[in-house]
Amino acid sequence: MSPTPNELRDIAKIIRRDVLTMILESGSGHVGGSLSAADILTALYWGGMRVNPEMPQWEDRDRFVLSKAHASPALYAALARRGYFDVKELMTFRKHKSMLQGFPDMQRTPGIDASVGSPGQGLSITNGIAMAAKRDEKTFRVYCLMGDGEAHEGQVWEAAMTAAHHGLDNVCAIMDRNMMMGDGSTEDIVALSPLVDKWRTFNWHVIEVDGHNIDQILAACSEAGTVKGRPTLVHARTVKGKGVPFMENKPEWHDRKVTEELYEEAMKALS
Ligand SMILES: Cc1ncc(C[n+]2csc(CCOP(=O)(O)OP(=O)(O)O)c2C)c(N)n1
Repeated sequence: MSPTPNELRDIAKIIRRDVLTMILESGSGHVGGSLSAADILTALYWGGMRVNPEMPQWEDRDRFVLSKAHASPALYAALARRGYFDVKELMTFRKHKSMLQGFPDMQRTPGIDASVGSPGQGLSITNGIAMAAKRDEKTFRVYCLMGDGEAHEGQVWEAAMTAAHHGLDNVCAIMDRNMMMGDGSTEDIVALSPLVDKWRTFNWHVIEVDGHNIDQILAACSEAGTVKGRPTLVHARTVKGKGVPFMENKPEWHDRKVTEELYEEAMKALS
């Protein structure tokens, strides 16, 4: 049975709490971008994607590429809570020999479909998987979560052209549009706006959603599945650090150690 909207909201909150606990325990990690992506990951793993945690290598599963790879804490928490591995593993995040390294590794971790790290590469990987699916006449879809700061990389736009050129309608990319990166506002660093128009001009089908509204994200995934001949970009407006008021829209929380005191304050906000 599909989770109710309230249950989905609770799952996203648990993922946010896990992210903070993992980063407290490891002493480092990307907080802000993980919190901004928690609702998107909840929508994907609890309804948007066709997956089976008991069979992480199932040939017909939808694939997921975390192009904004630094948000690995949120992805690991989602995978653990969805049942890919024991939740206790989360406490080994970033530790020596852990399967949960700072950046996802498909050779180590059940549920990870692509090894990623450097910003800007995920959409190209997504295209490759999607092209192989078409060649093999497979019906699975390929989802890719990107950061907006990542769109400063030229490779993103090469991949955008490639996906449209090959009519990769099995690609659904989601852009976590929190307007923020580690050094400040995306618009101050290199302006991206009007970003939606750019994707449309690149011949993508574009859907705009509130990236913290799980129903809207699920509806966008369904709509993307009906589009023929073109890839889809879900432009998800989000808040970096979402859920913890003192972290929201604060670039300094891109990648920062969480102290015991601030951890307690953050957990109160997420109770
Ligand atoms: C090739 C390369 N370019 C840039 C960086 C530094 N860097 C890491 S993540 C990132 C972008 C973060 O912004 P965004 O993609 O918007 O992530 P989010 O705000 O969602 O966390 C940058 C510039 C890097 N590590 N490697």
